[in-house]
Parts: sequence; C-alpha cells; structure tokens
Amino acid sequence: MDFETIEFGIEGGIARLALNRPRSLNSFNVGMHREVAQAMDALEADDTLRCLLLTGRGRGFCAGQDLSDRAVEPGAGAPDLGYSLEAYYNPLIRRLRALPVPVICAVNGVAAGAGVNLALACDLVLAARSASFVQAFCRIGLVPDSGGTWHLPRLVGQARAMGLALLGDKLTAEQAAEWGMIWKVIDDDALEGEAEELATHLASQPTRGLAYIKQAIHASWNNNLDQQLDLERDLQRAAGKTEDYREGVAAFMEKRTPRFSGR
Ligand code: T3D
Repeated sequence: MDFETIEFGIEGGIARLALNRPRSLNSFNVGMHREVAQAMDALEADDTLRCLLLTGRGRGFCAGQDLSDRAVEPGAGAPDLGYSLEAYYNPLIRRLRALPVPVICAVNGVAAGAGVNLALACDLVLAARSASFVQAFCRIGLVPDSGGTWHLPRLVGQARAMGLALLGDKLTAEQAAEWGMIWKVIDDDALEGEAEELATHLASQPTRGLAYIKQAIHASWNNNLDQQLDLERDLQRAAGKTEDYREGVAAFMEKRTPRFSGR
C-alpha cells in the first residue's frame, strides 16, 4: 500500500503506523483520515497481528483537526463538525478500542485537540520527555472530542479533567504521567527504542489473553461488580481454551521460557 500522509507496515506481528504530515504537526485532513482508515482495515483483516505501535513523524505527535480546512469565508455556512466526528474521528477511536491486540502510542512531541484524545484511546501511552498535551478545543470554541470527555475524567479525575478542558493549558509529559494520564515518560532519544522494545515484548505474549484483559478493563467502566465478575468468568473460560494458556502452564511446570504463538 502506498500512502502520502502516514507510514504503515506490518512485520512479524507488529503493525507500525506513523502520522506523517509534519509541517502541520500531523494534524488530520480528510486524506489522512482516509489513509488511517485503510490501515485500520488492513489491521483488522490480519489474523497474525499481535501489537500496534502508533506514533508521529517530526516534532509533533498530532495537532488534531487541520484547521486550515476549517477557515470559513464571511457569510458562508458553518461546516458540519458533527459529520466530521461521525465519519472520521469516532470510528477511529472505536476501532482502536476494539482492536484485539495491545495498542501502544509513542507520543513523540506535542499532542493537541483530537491528537491528545487519540493517544488517550490507546492502551499504553509512552511520551517523550519534551512532549506535551493540550486540550486545545476550548481555545477555538469547541468541545473535547474523540472520547476526550470520557477518557479524561476517568484517567485524571473530574477536577483535573475540568481544568485541562476549560483552560486548554499545556500539560507536560511528566505531569501527565504523575497524574496517571499516560503510562510512562521516556527521554526523547530513547522513545523510539523503548516503544519498539515494548512492541516486540507484547508481540511475543499470549495475544488472545491480552485481548481479553483489554476487553475486561474497558468494560469495567460500564459494569457493576456482578456484571464484571460474570464477564471475568466468561473471558477466563475463553482464555483457558487458548493454546497459549496451555503453553504457559507447560512452560511453568517444565521451568522453561514459554513460546507463545498468539493462538
Ligand atoms: O473540525 C472537525 O472536524 C471537528 C473535530 C475537531 C478535532 C480537533 O482536534 S479541534 C482542535 C484542533 N487543534 C488545535 O486547535 C490545535 C492547534 N495548534 C496549536 O494550538 C499549536 O500549534 C500547538 C499547541 C499544537 C503547538 O504549538 P507550537 O507553538 O509548538 O507550534 P505552532 O507554531 O503553533 O505550529 C507549527 C506549525 O503547525 C504552524 O505552521 P507554520 O506557521 O509553521 O506554517 C501551525 O500553523 C501548524 N499547525 C499546528 N496545529 C495545526 C496546524 N495547522 C493546521 N491545523 C492544526 N491543528
């Protein structure tokens, strides 16, 4: 596949997707939305997939919507931003959340607007020490989207979510990690290497078991304890039937390193 606005490939069970419009800090235009959606099609169709690594090229991760596509001539009608969410941003967030493999986001620089919330929809967020997070929506009269009003209060609590969303201040990577918004901060020059190492590790693990963990943790937000216990029972039943569970137990008993196949 040839792409203009992203870099994408799958090798050895690891998919790598890099947003690649560095001159506008990898902000989304329709072309990039379409190419990311095509990449998601390929990921969903690949049953050898074991991990996705998402990052950005250049000095930013993603600055959200490309605002040069939103400048409106005086007297012209307002663009339908609801359509933009329905057609592009919301499907992407839903697809990332539903992908049955761990999704790592390596935030290489500033993440703003939908760019922050794209990162927050991933399973493990690493950030370069120089990266920052800006819920920039309030600065232009918009509402945090791409799941921001859902993920943010759950990750950092209501007080901090309100502060970030209403003020649009830049949050440093270190503060984001301290607040539990992301998994880890990494020195800038080590980010790519650590993200690759993490992807390689995850791609060698029991993929179906990891998918069930992801599913259970996501579902917990909408379940009461009884529902969650039932879900854990069902997922454990399914996990117990995988080849990887059998291999994990055999390797433990034989005091050797397991060789997980992802099945
Ligand atoms: O519209 C819909 O479809 C609804 C959905 C909306 C989702 C959204 O994401 S709305 C929010 C959109 N994003 C923003 O409001 C963020 C705008 N950008 C910024 O606030 C700042 O650029 C940053 C805080 C991200 C970074 O600041 P800084 O000082 O490091 O960089 P800069 O100088 O502002 O930007 C560098 C270049 O990238 C610059 O271009 P130039 O002057 O070098 O030619 C700038 O215009 C461009 N750029 C940055 N963000 C965007 C952008 N160009 C287009 N769209 C952008 N979002």
